[in-house]
Amino acid sequence: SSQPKDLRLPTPGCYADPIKAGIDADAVFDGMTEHLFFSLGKLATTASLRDLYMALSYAVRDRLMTRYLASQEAIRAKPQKTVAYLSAEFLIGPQLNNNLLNLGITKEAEEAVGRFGIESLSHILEVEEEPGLGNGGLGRLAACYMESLASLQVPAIGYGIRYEFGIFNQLIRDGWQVEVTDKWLKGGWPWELPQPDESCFVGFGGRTESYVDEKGKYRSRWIPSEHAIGVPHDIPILGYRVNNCDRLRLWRADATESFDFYAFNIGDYYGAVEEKVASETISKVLYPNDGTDEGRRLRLKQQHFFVSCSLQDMLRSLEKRGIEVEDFSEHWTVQLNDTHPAIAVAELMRLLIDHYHFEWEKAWHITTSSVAYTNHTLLPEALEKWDLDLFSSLLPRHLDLIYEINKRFLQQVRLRYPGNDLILRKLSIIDEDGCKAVRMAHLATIGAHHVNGVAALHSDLIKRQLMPEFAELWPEKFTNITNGVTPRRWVGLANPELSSLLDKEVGKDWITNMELLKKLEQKENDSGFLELFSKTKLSGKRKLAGYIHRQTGVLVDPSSLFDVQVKRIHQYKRQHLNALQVIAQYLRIKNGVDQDIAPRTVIFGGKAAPGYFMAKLMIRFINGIADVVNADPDMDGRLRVVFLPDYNVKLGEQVYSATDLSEQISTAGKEASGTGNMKFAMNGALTIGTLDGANIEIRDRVGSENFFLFGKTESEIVELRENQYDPKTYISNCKELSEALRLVEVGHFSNGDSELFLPLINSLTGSDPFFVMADFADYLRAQDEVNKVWKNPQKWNRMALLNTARSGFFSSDRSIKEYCKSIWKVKPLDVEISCDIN
Ligand code: B1N
Repeated sequence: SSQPKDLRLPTPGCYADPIKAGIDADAVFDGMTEHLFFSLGKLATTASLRDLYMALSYAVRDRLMTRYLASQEAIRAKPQKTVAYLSAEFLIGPQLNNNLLNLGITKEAEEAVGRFGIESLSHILEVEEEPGLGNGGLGRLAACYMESLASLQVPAIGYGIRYEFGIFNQLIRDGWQVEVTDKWLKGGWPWELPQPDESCFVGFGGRTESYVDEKGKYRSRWIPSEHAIGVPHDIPILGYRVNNCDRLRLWRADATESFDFYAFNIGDYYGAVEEKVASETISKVLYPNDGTDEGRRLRLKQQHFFVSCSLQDMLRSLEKRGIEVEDFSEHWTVQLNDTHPAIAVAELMRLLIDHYHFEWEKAWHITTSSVAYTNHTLLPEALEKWDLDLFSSLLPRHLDLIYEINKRFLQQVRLRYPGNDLILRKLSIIDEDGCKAVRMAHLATIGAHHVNGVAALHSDLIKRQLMPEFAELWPEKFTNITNGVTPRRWVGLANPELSSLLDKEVGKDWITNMELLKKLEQKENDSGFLELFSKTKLSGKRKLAGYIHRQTGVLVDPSSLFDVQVKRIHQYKRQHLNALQVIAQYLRIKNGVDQDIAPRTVIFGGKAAPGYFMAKLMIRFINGIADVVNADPDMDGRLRVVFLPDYNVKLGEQVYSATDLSEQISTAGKEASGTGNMKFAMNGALTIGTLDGANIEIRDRVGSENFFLFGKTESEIVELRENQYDPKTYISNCKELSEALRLVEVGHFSNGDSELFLPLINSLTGSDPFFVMADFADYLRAQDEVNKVWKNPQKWNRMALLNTARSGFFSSDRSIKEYCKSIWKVKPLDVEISCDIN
């Protein structure tokens, strides 16, 4: 017949495994052969590694399509609530290996590529370009959540932006970070499906006007002065060994063509093209600021662009299925990943009132029963505020609606707190202090039915410090959902050797039910098993050592303690605390003080925001230390320092399985949750950390005896700040600290240049905003404890095993189940495919 192969009528009773039905090595090989020829125009005999990567990706994508379509069909046939996860960032990482794992055809693919003369699948996986459509934890969390949603069979769409350029690539030149444009789309990216027939129009600028409708009713409408078109690009997100395949729908901004004819006709060719260029810049580039808000016009444009497209898409899908828009909240639950998509509250109101002609109360009811908001940070510099002039010039109709939302809300507050003007000023969506601005966290909180933080301490601080008045007004609205990470990528793919050991020991189901790892506790005193466990770690370390040598030229010893801090570079994350500790160890070795020091390799990785001078200087500082330490023969076999350039998801997969010691050393109260901390613990790294974010919960679960705790608590930090904290007293009380600082000051790590690191030193010895000096001595004490335990491998391995055994709670499957039950009220949906469709 002329039907596509995958849609042939089923022949009954065929395959034993309904999921990988029919996908054997032959099928993968045939698929690759066809795609090489028909899609890529290549002969197998001359195909490059990249050609083979593309061919395999297309062949695998073909197998996803049946599941992708069947999942959309299932929801059509049996309507139920779908999660719409709105996020400005999705840091999804490489797709091929994850799809092979979730389909269950890794072995088959390995065999198929073997027939093309490729001795290891890993050579093909290395070719994949990773889409860096996120900065760090927030974007990666969105990706883990999409994978868990699909694996838990929950209908979901992730909505975001298809940035043409993701997070910059990082080079290190003379110790400094250099940013290079990330051209991830250049060779064609095989995992997306453009859907131009589902494009949306989005307006910007212009004015609001009143008019009388056909029924004689006064209405408002927005007359934008510009438009852009959003073209959806769908990325299939397959669940683990299920047929459910959810979607990540990313919008690309295209120019409209309607308006440029006039300019073109009068000869203003450049004017006409300019408008096209302006609308296409909307999805051009990801803002590379993790946790600092720049308040730039283009950023607000990006936010409104993807939010408007996404809401229009949700409304249109109801209409297509013949569902009343009135019933929106029974079919969609809209999660705001931080305030970046918070304009959704106003945009949904606008669409419901101006386009669907709902009354205010009805529209507000629909909005507030659909929207929920996750807060990811307390840092004041990250809380989004839009200057009123900028906001009104870009979104005049939304500002009208926000004023009305605010008016009604403040009236509610007045009734609750009569005559209390201070509380009105504090709660208002409009910040009236200084330059007037729209507070997006207030808009999100007022428009949402739930507000959640991302770890227990963080959620508590939202209520106590960030929004105490809101929490008093609506205590039931505020809740906690501790973050999680997907064990498929972060153990299954990142640590294949540990995974097969776990398969043998507790059975294969641990990967979807991490609590099963508790069974490993029985092995805590089994030295034979501990040996096997530590061998998986050693093998990860050998691979990473090879990578480090190839990338940086530094030779590191896989049997040394791998001490790792990988995350965005930030003062609050305190990479400089770690660096100063390294200097103290260096001095001990130099001075012959502690000859008993355990050999260590201290590894750093992470990007700094391009405009964040202190963070960039911290990178330069680490590299300065690395140069001196690694060139000194006295350090041979004792201490190595490495800065791994261009830390990203792919590199993360190499690092987590190769780490002995995980550095989670942020100032207490500053790191909302952290998620790297979870990835390390699952892979059997021990944590040295403060009582911050999810560290607290990790320690509670793995046991305080299996965690190296140090530092001031959140309340002690508050107390220090309130009592005129002076870092100098801590410096003079700690000889090793003052000597380390002195060595930096005299230019020991900057070829005698005593100016280079002065801003860093001045910050630490001056105001020390992140209490590095206050925590240093205790950090050093904890590091000595690490040394002591490392020298007892049996003890170390037992502690490491217990970390893996007890970190099941930090699976994103657990987080997603909590969201489903307490916030979204959504249920799984079974997706069936006929057995010979593959
Ligand atoms: O979100 C992660 C948390 O685990 C981290 O602790 C937290 O720092 C991170 C503005 C952010 N909070 N805020 C951001 C990112 C980009 C941007 O433009 C803020 N990222 C976090 C997941 O919950």
